[in-house]
Amino acid sequence: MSNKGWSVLFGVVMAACFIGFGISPWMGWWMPDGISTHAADVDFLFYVILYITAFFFVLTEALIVLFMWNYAGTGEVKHPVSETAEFPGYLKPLTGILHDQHRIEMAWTFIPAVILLYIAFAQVSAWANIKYESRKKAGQDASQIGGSLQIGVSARQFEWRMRYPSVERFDKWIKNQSDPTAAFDSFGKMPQVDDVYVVNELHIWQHHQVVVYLTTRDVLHSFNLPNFRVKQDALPGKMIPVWFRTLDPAKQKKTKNTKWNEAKKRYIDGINPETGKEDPNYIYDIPCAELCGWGHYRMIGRVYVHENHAEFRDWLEKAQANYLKRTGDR
Ligand SMILES: [Cu+2]
Repeated sequence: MSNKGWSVLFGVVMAACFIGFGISPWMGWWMPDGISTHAADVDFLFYVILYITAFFFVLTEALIVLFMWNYAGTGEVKHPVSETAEFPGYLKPLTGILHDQHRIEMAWTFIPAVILLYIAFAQVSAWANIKYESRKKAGQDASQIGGSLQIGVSARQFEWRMRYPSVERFDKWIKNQSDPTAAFDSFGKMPQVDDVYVVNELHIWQHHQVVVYLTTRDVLHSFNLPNFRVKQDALPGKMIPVWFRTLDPAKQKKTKNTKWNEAKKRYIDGINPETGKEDPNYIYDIPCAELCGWGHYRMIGRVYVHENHAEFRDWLEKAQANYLKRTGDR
């Protein structure tokens, strides 16, 4: 390959990467639709950072390819040395800046500093809403149930183990709305004798605050809900609260994704609420986002979003019966 050929190859590869990037939203290679109240903030920051980095990526790669083409060795001169301060034609308008090295160094220090400062300040409130416990709200769905739904999630190689309240405890919570935290105040943090354990299925209901108390029984894992724009490492010896809620179904797209399947005798997920049919856009995965061992690739759960707390309770009743069948009556 001639020396100029290399610059063409580099240019083509870069262009192909860029085109691949550009078409990925239509190929299903992009982030899934955000369905939680965190999504707007997170997506805004993601796109701001993406556009800034894309701009500079294209700029620098284009210059590299251009310089490779322009200064490709010809084989005639063994040690090409620039002996003049001549700039090539297309850089003539910039000679003023380029000639004075001090000014160009100021520019490439100052511009990135401004961009980094902007990103640093722009992310403050999104981070606070997702991570500061003071921002953890008690969630209201349309039924005005006071407290958040609390779920204990413990990770281990290689599954997510979800701990739910018993039906009796859940009913007490629903009835005792004047004091919503009383029955459930310590639930998330403290296992109870009547808890119901379910593996890899996180059941919640629409537009109601969920607080997951995340622990791990062995190594580091990372609890990742791509559709909810939530990601939190599980650290050995620590219990970390993670909260989120789906968008208001009245104002936003419907987020419910489960229904009872009579043939399978279980709630199935991945159901488009508009059509009632299976739709991959309504599968809400819970992948582990921290390489945690040989079975990391298969450590994946699903989020089931129910219509309301009544449907959630119906599922819980069935899950509890199943759990007791497997573990024996208490
Ligand atoms: Cu893991």
